[in-house]
Amino acid sequence: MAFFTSSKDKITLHVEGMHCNHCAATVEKALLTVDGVASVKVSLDDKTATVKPKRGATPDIAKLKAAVESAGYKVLDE
Ligand SMILES: [Cu+2]
Repeated sequence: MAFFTSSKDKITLHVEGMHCNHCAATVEKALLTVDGVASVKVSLDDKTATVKPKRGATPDIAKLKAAVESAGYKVLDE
């Protein structure tokens, strides 16, 4: 199960169902509510949301996924 890729300084989620900038903004806003998230960058073309953790923080992947899903989008298993 790999619905995200992560490295030391970023976590990339694969998000399905985003069609426009409004969707991207909704996903971004949802992810920003998760503890430890410093910033979010959404790419409509790549269908990804890349999360930058706050310094020293490790956002909970399950919470990131839940935030996207509660905003009405799907996080894809790849
Ligand atoms: Cu949209």
